Amino acid sequence: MSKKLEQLVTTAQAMVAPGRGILAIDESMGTIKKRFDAVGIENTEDNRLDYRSMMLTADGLGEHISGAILFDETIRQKMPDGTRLVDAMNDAGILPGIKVDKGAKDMAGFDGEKITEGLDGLRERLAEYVELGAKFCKWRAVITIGDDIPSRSCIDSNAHALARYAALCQEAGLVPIVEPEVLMNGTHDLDTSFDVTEATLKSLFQQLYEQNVMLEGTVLKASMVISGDQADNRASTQEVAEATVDCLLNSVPAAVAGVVFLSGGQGDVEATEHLNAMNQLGELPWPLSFSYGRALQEGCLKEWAADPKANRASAQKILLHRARMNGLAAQGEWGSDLEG
Ligand code: 5MM
Repeated sequence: MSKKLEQLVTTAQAMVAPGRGILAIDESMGTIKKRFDAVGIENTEDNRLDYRSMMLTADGLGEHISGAILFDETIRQKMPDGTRLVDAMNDAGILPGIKVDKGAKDMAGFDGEKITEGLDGLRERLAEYVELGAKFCKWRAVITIGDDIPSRSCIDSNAHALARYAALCQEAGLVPIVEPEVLMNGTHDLDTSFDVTEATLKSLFQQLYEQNVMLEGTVLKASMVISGDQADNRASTQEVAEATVDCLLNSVPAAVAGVVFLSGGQGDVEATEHLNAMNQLGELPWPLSFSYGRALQEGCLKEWAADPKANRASAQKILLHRARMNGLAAQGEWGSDLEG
């Protein structure tokens, strides 16, 4: 194996090391505005820096957080004392990652479906991110469940784009996180979520194979197999855990370095509980960990927003707690009594 491929494998394994997971703080401008609006914070560059640097400099975060996914603005930012955020992350043992997709856009000819854009000029952008210190990347595809959707075209087009992105990342020496998110919004049941997730993952791994992507140097960011958020009789924790693991075993090759989950709108403790239940099911071919956005940030954001200066330390404490809870869940060692 070449030095470059070896390095990819080493990085991918570090991202999913036992008891560690990934902090997703790569909200695009529209998404961070929504999050800030909800807690009464103005969406300015200074506030985004203050909030995100507060999280990344929480003392001891690296114990349970192996890496953080940044937005383009964040990877270039410096803190008021002149330290680059990326340098602070390296000092804390947190790998810098970067979101490189340009967002999910309406898919022409397919009402209600999305296709993720961002391949044009990607090789050049990746070269710059390497210079800026990135070690891994993320690209998110969005698959919506509804009447007569998703279509085969939507699933396959997104899988194709994910695979082309992943090949370019590995060429640049960056580990690709491939994230085909099956949205949990809707009234669908667990079986529908299972079928759509299975079809999406099978298409993704077929495309990754066709584009010569090395799976040992790839991390899958998956959505859990879960009832729609508006469904009647939503499936239990155990049912979600079993269905998700069955679905992954059916569709994800053992060579993949690891699987990390997105939270997708689940409550913070709910996301921890699901991950823990999966890791209690026994030996699996890959580590199962977390790459939550909302489920890691929710409490921390609320606390910080109430008084960004005075609550900095208490907000960090909330984030550290959630990171630790999820680190335990990634090993099947979490219990509700630890929530406090
Ligand atoms: C943090 O949010 C990420 C960026 O979203 P947008 O491009 O829509 O602004 C998102 O991709 C996130 O990494 C994943 O969805 C996981 O976050 P959740 O909140 O679902 O755990």
